Amino acid sequence: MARRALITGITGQDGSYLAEHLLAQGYEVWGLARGQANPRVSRMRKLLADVQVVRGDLLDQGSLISAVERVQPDEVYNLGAISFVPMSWEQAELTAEVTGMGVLRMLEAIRVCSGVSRGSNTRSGQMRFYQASSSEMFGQVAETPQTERTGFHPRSPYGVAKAYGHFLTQNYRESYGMYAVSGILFNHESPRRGAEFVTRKVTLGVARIKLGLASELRLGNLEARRDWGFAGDYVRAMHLMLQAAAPEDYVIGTGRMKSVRELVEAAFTAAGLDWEQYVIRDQTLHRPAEVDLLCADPKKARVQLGWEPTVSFDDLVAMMVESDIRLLSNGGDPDQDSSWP
Ligand code: NAP
Ligand code: F7E
Repeated sequence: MARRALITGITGQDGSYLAEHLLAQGYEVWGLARGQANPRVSRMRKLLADVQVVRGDLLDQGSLISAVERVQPDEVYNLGAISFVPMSWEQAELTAEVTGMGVLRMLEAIRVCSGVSRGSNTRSGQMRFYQASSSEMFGQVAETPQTERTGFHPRSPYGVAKAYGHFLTQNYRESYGMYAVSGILFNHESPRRGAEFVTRKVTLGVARIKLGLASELRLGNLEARRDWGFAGDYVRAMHLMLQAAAPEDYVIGTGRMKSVRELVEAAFTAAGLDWEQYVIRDQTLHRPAEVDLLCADPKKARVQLGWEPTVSFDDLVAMMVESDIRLLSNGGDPDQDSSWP
């Protein structure tokens, strides 16, 4: 019988790549989708016709228990979150509820449906749980590069909420013997990345300028440095983590750092443009507290899981620029479009 996976965050960037990967591995894939008329669900259905949808919301404990009861998954991937860091200052409480407390609700749904009582510490065995932890937990970094043992100093309500979910996942593993792991993933991007994140904002901006649809691009802090990889590579790591003999947490990244300025240069160069003629520095886009640099040491994942990234920074940027030029040339609207490359 096919193994069954339940993915929260199915309408997001990672949900789509993970679903494709699991379907290719022969899984029966279920996606948790919220809202009564969510346009992102129809976009997802067009791209991923073989994914089955179950309704639920990370804010609603009962809906998660019903979803787990109905699907009876072998593996649960909790990717659902408010994931845009600036929004976490604007809606800090909602971020805590979805990105933080949502992890508790999902773990509780699995615990209850697996029949693990609070008094027992026997291995609950059946359902395996993946939590989408984030390099944002490192925040103001204690050391570089960051490993599984580096301490946390989150710099946003988002980072704080992720740290809660991370520790809670460890705690359920230790308290109930659950197979529950966290992937501490560094920034990963793709042509399906949300338009609010800096890589996609830049590649869409380049495409608009190239096609004569815009004449400038406003950006915030150009000096921040990130470890950017390709989302398609990172979802392979999520799956590998749940196949390991023992549940452990892993750092996933490329080990290479680039600044936003270098990202901008690479994207404009890929389209044959000089960035300095178009980019405007906008102080209002700076964050109340910035994460200056993030750089992964993915050695544990390489050695224990055999995981390696396959797409370089330059190839990733070129892929996104080409995709956005193609999308806009065909009249697509990335803000509300149903087309997904
Ligand atoms: P994304 O594109 O922003 O997708 C977020 C998903 O969360 C969407 O499917 C959204 O569904 C869902 N969601 C939001 N509120 C929800 C709720 N109340 N109940 C259920 N689902 C809800 O994020 P992503 O880039 O794919 O990232 C996936 C996960 O990895 C997130 O947890 C993110 O924080 C984490 N992460 C991402 C990165 C990265 O670089 N991409 C790095 C580290 C960790 P709707 O369509 O209904 O809004
Ligand atoms: O910002 C700077 C900004 O919004 C990257 C999420 O997936 O990865 C992501 O979080 C950097 C920051 O991603 C603009 O100040 C400059 O230093 O693309 P971003 P993020 O905040 O790193 C982590 C790992 C996650 O877990 C998150 O869910 O770019 N920057 N100018 C800008 N950023 C944006 N968005 N827009 C600008 O105009």
